[in-house]
Amino acid sequence: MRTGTAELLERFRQKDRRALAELLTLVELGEAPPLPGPAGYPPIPTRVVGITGSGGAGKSTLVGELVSHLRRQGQTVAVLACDPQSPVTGGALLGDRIRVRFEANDEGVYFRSLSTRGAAGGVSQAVRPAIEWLKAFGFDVVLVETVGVGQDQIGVRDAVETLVLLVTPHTGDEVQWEKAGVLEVADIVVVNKSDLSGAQRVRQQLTSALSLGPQGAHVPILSTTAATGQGVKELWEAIEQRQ
Ligand SMILES: Nc1nc2c(ncn2[C@@H]2O[C@H](COP(=O)(O)OP(=O)(O)O)[C@@H](O)[C@H]2O)c(=O)[nH]1
Ligand SMILES: [Mg+2]
Repeated sequence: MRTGTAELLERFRQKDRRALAELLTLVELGEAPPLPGPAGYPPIPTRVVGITGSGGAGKSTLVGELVSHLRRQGQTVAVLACDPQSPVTGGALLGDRIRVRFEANDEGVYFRSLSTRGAAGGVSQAVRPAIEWLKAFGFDVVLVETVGVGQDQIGVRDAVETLVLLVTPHTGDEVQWEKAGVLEVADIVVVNKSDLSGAQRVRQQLTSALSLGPQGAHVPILSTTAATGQGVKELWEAIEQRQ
């Protein structure tokens, strides 16, 4: 154990967020100490949910709405942003054009971008241990935003309990889901931007594409308008029902 590690772990045990941040940085560098055993930790069953989809699908916006929904329920939430386009800075989750703001002093929410800098294997290596540390810290829910489950992010599928795939009415998306094979690994599919035209058409395409997949018609297809929060409550209910 390097000098200071015992003290760092003790601070982590005392729920010091700076200790959590330091440990997650060590995870990124591939230098984190082994996770302490469950002794001393209350057995909090953490829900771990992945939100995936192409850039601009509305993942960050939806994550922000889910956080608001969960906070209203009194649940504590950690967000792990594995999307380099959605860095978290100073209590804000930066989307492509949007900026989801959170109460900077709300102790019930924790945001963290996972960067691949320096780590062998990139996000796919770091995401699982990062989630384990967030679980050990005691969050009720961990939301993982990721740009995809292919290539660099292959580890995400196994690291989360429920994977939500976000698609939009924009043309061209259909091709992407098939190419990436994401439809096959999604537990719940969400048509976001339901306020835009073409949402119904995408739902139909999804229904037929999913009926051919391994989970058949068992994959729920929901609709959201993340920009207004519409459908977010129903999405969380569907996630809870699965788990
Ligand atoms: N019309 C519409 N725009 C949305 C909706 N949700 C997100 N957006 C917009 O889509 C853009 C990309 O959103 P963002 O959350 O950054 O997507 P991400 O790249 O998947 O994280 C932003 O300009 C959002 O305001 C929605 O439900 N309807
Ligand atoms: Mg984003």
